[in-house]
Amino acid sequence: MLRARPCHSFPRPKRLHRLDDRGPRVKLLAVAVRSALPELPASPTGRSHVSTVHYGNEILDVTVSERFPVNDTSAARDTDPQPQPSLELPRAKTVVLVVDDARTNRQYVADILLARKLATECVFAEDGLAAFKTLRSTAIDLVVCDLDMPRCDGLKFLRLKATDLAFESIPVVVVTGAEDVARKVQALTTGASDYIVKPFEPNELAARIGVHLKLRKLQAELVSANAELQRLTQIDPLTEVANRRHLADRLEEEFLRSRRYERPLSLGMLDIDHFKRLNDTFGHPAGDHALVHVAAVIKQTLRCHDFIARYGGEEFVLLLPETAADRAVPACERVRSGIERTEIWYENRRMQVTASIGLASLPHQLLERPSDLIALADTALYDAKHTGRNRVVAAL
Ligand code: GH3
Ligand code: MG
Repeated sequence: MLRARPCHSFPRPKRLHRLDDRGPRVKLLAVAVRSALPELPASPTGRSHVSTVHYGNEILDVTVSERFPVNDTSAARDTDPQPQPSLELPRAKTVVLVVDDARTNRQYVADILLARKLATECVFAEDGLAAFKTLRSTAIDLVVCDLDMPRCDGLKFLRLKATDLAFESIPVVVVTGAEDVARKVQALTTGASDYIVKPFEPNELAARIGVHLKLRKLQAELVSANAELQRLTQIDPLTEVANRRHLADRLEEEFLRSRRYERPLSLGMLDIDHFKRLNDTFGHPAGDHALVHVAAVIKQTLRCHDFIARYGGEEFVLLLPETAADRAVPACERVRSGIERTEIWYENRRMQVTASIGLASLPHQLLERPSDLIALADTALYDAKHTGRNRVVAAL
């Protein structure tokens, strides 16, 4: 794999052999990389190189590395005969960024991690700035970072990393020759997750890194479980549109935004006609089935930034941001006719449903609270029901 990043803004090429195809500035980069490659120091295994290349006025950060197959233990320099800890990988692909100004040190750490299958891939950087750039361009699971490096040291890297919340959960294990306690404390308080002093036991480094990868995995699982819980508290389990609680939050937001920025907002209150009769005729499960279909028709008919919620029973709310009454009426009309045209089948029996929609819109002088918008739409819905059903009525 080749990574070549110019300090200026032309596109970052992914593969060396394709560089020439991408215009004059990239051709310049291709020439620079090619001319620089022979000067790059070869790794002991001949598998990776890291360098910053000056080419005319251009400064290129060039990282060349090969992906090591996980089962290729010949790549490992660590010949320690001690049993190697077996630690679970946090996900199918685990990418560790190794930051050190000494190429042999970088390779040594990479070999330890790859041989123990703690990493599936190691990428390299020779100082803190290059490491920070790599964080921005590559999905990194963990960073192993030297402290003393020219240009941009490990502490500066930790400070740079702390400027972007997106990198907050990426653990940094500092590996350094510096033994004094003050520096350890400084590294840890600047954001390092752990600190290990050279020379270290390969198994100790591996064990510590394994712990941090496991913690990261648990943290990721927790975040995704929380997100799922949050999602479940917001949706209606039958129709999978938003529930009433979610509607309350969203309506409040949209209402305030509409008032503050004087933007239009429409709310449609939709109620299925004679739904009790449908339940009585076909049974409650058939009624549930019809509700799911009606929700699907509404979702398909409205725009993706419109918001649909089940208000209760056979009532749905359609919230149309940035939509005044003159455009909301035809949108609701499309929903109404879509429902009317939909054939719903349940256990080989065909059901037909219609719906009535009451519409209220902002700006409106009398509407001061979100609940006023709902109440006005409800009044319009009442009119729709009492003037024959299967229609859209807009409140004045
Ligand atoms: P209208 O045209 O005036 O709206 O008449 P309607 O029959 O639709 O209204 P009504 O309020 O009389 O009846 C609503 C019915 O909706 C009664 C209730 O059992 C049914 N219902 C409410 N929630 C559900 C549900 O989740 N599933 C099913 N199958 N039925 C439901
Ligand atoms: Mg009804």
